[in-house]
Amino acid sequence: MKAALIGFSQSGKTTLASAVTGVDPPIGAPAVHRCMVKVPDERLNVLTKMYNPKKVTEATIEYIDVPGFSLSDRSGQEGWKRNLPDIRQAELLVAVARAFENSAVPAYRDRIDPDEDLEELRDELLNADLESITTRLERLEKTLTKPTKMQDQDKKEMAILQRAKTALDESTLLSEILTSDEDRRTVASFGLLSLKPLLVVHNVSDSEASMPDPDPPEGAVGAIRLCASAEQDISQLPPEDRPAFLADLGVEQPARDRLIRKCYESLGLISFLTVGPDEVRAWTIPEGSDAVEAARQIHSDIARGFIRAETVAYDHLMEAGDMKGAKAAGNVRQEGKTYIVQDVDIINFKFNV
Ligand SMILES: Nc1nc2c(ncn2[C@@H]2O[C@H](COP(=O)(O)OP(=O)(O)OP(=O)(O)O)[C@@H](O)[C@H]2O)c(=O)[nH]1
Ligand SMILES: [Mg+2]
Repeated sequence: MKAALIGFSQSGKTTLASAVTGVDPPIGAPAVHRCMVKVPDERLNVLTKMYNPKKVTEATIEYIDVPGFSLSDRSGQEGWKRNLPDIRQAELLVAVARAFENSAVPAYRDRIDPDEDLEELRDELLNADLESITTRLERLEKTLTKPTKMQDQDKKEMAILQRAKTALDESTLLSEILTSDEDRRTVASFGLLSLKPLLVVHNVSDSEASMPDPDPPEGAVGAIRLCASAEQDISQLPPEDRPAFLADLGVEQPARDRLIRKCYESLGLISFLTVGPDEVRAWTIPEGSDAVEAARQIHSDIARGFIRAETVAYDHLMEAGDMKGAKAAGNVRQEGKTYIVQDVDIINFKFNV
């Protein structure tokens, strides 16, 4: 999964990326910077002890740290446009808004007002989409003057895009109006920004880190409060020292765990597990996926030749102590193609190609 960290200049995006990955921020002029983080999953540690596999593979999230921009000058506007292709690749947008006081770091538009910043950012997402759609509409209008094989398809697309343009003109996010499968398929290749789920981060001073998460602004799927610089300092400590400093900050879980969980929730993702002497592994799928879709995540051959999914809930395996015991207790189920995979499932796919 890819998530883009976006926001105005100096809101703490790079600091947050460093806090989440534990890697020092890059030195030098701000540039798009990608970092991978393993999704923490205690179940994998336990299963590794049980199976002693050659390899353990965690689920991962790729954070695309995008340099901030200022809309108050030309070069800032150009910088934002230049980085749009990177942002379009992400499945989730994480908007980092400055809510911390720090006299050494100039604030965007001389204000510390995350709500205003987020509103301005939202308008900019809508503007970028309006530009993409207008360009595409102009091209379609030209092609539709001559009869082509694609004409029916083009007319359908035009109707969807006109509906999208009207919504954008009225400041409505595309996620609210392009809801059908056909709508989404038609615009899938455009990387429209206001169609992506938006998660909001209020980057606050350390003294405010323990306050409850803010309400998400309209159209956002979630909001989280954290102090990126304190969390970055803590992430660089030896693991055994971290809990005490987190407690001082007044938070139970590090930003890494909280942000990753929110990213999963925002996209409606879950993970199922596979186990064996070769590999213990977590796989990420959308919630509500059936067994064949889960199998496809591993390999298209497994989906094609699907016979059944031997499934055991993680807790049942723990109760029994091993797979043999879980089978004896009748807790290893044979599930078919339409079984909806659950977050707790450990699956062994039987297939034939
Ligand atoms: N006091 C305080 N300072 C912070 C916090 N987060 C970031 N900073 C400081 O703000 C400055 C900018 O942080 P960055 O993480 O580089 O911000 P950015 O959003 O990546 O900046 P650009 O990429 O240039 O837009 C740095 O000096 C940070 O140390 C915070 O939570 N509290
Ligand atoms: Mg940065």
